[in-house]
Amino acid sequence: MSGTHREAAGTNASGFVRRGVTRRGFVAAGVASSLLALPIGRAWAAKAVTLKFATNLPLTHPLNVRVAEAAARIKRETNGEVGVRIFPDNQFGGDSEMLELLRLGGIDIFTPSALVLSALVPEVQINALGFAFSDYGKVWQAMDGDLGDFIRSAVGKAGLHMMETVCDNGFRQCTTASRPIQGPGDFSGLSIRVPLSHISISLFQALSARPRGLQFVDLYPALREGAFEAQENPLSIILSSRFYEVQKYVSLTNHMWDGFFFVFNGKTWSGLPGDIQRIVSSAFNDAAALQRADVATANTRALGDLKRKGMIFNETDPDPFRHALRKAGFYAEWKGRFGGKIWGILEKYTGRLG
Ligand code: X2X
Repeated sequence: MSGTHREAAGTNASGFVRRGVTRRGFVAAGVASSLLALPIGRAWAAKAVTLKFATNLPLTHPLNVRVAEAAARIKRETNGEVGVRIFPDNQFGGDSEMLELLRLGGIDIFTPSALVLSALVPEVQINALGFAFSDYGKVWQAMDGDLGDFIRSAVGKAGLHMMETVCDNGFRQCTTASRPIQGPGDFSGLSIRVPLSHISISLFQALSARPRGLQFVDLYPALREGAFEAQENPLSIILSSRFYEVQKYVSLTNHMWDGFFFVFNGKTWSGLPGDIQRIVSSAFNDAAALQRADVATANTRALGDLKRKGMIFNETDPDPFRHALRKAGFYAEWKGRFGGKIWGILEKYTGRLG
């Protein structure tokens, strides 16, 4: 994706940036907004601030729809002082580029999954442990409780600021071009794309597959060219990314719950006056809560849509997969990596894993 030159960006009525931004335009915008987004003392009162929000999700994804509503609410409640400009669909390159821009202040807000954010903050991938969560009830108890607190604290120590309410991506499902996944043995030798996260690689290696990390922005062409037999994502992402054009089977493995976090550049956040911080966090936290219901509906609807697009579905039983992971030492390895204290917090919600 890097090096891609595209026509200059424009902004439509709802504040979305249409596809395309020249790298020259991007650099200029990056410099301008990083100055704008860092209000200093009186300069803050002198001019409106525009926060740059970037995401790897398509324009129509529920997360972007709810963020557009939050942007309008923030503009209204700050009397026009704070705007949020939305850059959907990997406008600034892939997740790695957006993560680096967030760290440096080239963008002010990014919504990485823990799988992406783990490149900067490895501890956050604890919510993505394979076959850990069995249902949404346990997920939200954990993420709105002390597991979410642990994750947010780790993000803060990395110099970033994370909103309290996390968004949903969904339970991840496996798709393949070649065969359904009925049990752990079906993963043997399977070349599968995973996000650039250690825990994803580790999970599928423990199941004897051949996982490789690839940025989401590059996934569709990689599947089309047969670089991978398989990938794994929630159903709404499989639908919106048109993976039904390049994959045949959907195996409902529910092998990992995945979310999206609203993460701010630390200096941007600390540069906002307290009353503005309260308005911004309230709007984004409410957007995240609304987005959860939207994504649950979207994932349910996507199942029917994908069947109508010709994909072949099968259900699976998680127990044989958990047993295979225990036997391979996967849970013991990650308990050692995360440490007993946070592992104990996780098992409060998942039940005993290792
Ligand atoms: O990269 C992926 O597979 C995605 C879109 O689910 C994430 O952002 C982790």
